[in-house]
Amino acid sequence: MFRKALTRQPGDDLFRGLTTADLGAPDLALARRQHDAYVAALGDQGVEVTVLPPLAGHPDACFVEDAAVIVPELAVVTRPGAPSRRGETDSVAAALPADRPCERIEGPGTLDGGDVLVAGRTCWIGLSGRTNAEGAGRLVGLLTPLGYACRLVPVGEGLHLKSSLAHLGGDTLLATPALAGLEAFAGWDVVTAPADESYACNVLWMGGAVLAPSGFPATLALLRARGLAVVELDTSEFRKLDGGLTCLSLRY
Ligand code: CIR
Repeated sequence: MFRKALTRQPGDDLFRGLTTADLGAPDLALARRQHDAYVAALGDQGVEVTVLPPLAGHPDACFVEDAAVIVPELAVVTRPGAPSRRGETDSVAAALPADRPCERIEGPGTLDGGDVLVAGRTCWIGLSGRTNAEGAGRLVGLLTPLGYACRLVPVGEGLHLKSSLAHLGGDTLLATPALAGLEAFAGWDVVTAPADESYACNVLWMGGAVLAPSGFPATLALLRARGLAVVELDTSEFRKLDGGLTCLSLRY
């Protein structure tokens, strides 16, 4: 379980962030309150949270998850698929834990942290509009020698793999119906969310409790039926930018 997390406050230019959602512009004051509540919820779970200040000129920089991948043995600074986000990585690299080696994804590879889910010694890497085969291959090359079994997953819908997939501890995953039956998840116990609640698949398992977006009662009921204590958080303003709970932190 992770004990520390890195986050970044939303900046004044949040409304300029990339989006495919048709949900209107984010309300900055509300986004800041939601971000504060997120940081507080992590703290309530015993996580030590570092909160970085906004990064001027980078409206998506609060989605700090995309700038790095961290496993106990290694940190990897990504090369985000969206060119407008590549300027975020140096600042995140400077804040990464210094107790492990650090590698980088190099061009022409691209990889967003939102496309990487690590559960135990298994790592799924989504091939998406943001993560290409070269970027995924570089991460496979870094993680395989460390003992991780890496599996590539085509991301058919949603921005990132983790828009549709989460780890719930042990051998349990939460996934959309589109992902649930894929060979990449064979042997795993996949809780399948209803198709109209796909956004709720982006949850953050805390080793007992799970942080989940509010407004998705069927999925939250599935989580509670698994004995998980659900902490609901409103992420409405980040959803307007295709973001969710995991996007807002890097955990280690
Ligand atoms: C983007 O399009 O890059 C941001 N507006 C949202 C990034 C969300 N990040 C994530 O799911 N890990």
